Amino acid sequence: MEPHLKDALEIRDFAVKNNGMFNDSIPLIASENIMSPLAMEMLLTDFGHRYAEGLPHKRYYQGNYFVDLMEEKVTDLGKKLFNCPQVDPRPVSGTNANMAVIFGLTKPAETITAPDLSGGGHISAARFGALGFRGLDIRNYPYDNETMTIDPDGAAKVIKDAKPKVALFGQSVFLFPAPLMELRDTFQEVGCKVWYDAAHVLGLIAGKKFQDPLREGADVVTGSTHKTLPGPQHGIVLGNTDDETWKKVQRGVFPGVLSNHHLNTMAALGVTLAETMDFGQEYASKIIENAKAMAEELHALGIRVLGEKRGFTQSHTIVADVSGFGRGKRVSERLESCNIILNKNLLPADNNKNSMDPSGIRIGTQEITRIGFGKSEARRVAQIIHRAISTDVSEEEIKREVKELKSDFTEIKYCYGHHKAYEYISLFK
Ligand code: DSN
Repeated sequence: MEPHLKDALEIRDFAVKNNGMFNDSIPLIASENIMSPLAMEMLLTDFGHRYAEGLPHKRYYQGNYFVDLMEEKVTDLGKKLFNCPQVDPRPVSGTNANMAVIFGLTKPAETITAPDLSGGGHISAARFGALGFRGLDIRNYPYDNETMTIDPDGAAKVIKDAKPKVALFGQSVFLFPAPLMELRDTFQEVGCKVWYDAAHVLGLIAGKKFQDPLREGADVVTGSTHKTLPGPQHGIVLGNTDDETWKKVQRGVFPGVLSNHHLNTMAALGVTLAETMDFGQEYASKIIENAKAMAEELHALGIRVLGEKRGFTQSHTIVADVSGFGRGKRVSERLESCNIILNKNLLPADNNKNSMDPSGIRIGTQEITRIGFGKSEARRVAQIIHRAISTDVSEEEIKREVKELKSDFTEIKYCYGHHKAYEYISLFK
């Protein structure tokens, strides 16, 4: 046997076991999803071995004939699905898309306004993240803990005072739409560009079940493509802006923050966009229905779900204060040991303190919906969570309940063809 085959097979074994672990678990991380069989197939193609710097028909490499056709098709599908004139499907991740916009639309030391981390902002919008890396002067919007969204009057004041080059919206804890409409006059008065990070809600926007930022004043929208949009780990930029601004964004993508983009994940994204045109509206409705049902049940069981005044959520996400059950770290670890996978999360009241043991947890319903869970299963998940964190029932018992609940939901839904969810596909002989 070759000396290092054992090491290689050990890595494969980790992957096989990881598939098995998720097969036996309830996956509730709000930023994850699973791909369709046709999209997954794209990851295994020769596209994954090639270079294609630049834009279709303006490449620095030969051999891009089919890459160009594919990239044009993916771009057109994006324009159609999101009803917008500009799409760049090259960013390799959501943060990479964000960096491209920052690179294209700002210069170091300029001012940007953005959501605060404890108000659900993403790390790329933090001082220690991509905005800070560009050396921007970041001013945060105030957050309203009752309505669980950015306070529109407070944000208007911040924008008028700061006169930013760019105003950024969009969060990683994104329960309710951002107040773009309310701030339209302010954007115009200040003359800033409006950028919306839709990573979490891209599939809900595509399915027409959330606000439509490009119709509400956003110039550019960025997103990762693997959360409520159930595609590959990849990124995208959408635009509804003037040609000059769009050119700057595209130069931000390449040569700004990318040399080569990843062609196999781009092909997988194209398949996902097509599937979203055919199944996305129904899928988005079900994701939100399930989130509301689970939130209501958690609340009824005595877990403090935030956003109560507004019906807990209008997206895939639920956040709950679990400080009465041992705080976020203990609760998320206990649930993990019971095969319920979610993450601890800062809540607004944490004031950015103690991110390793915040008072909250975050739950997303997009992946359980993808495998066919409906409202009654979502409520059942809430009951299992409650029992796991409020009693000392054994992990083995909860794991059995989880397995039983999942046993009727084995297929990936809202896509072309049929495939068993979490099945390991082997090529190695
Ligand atoms: N960090 C991811 C999330 O969980 O929201 C987004 O990149």
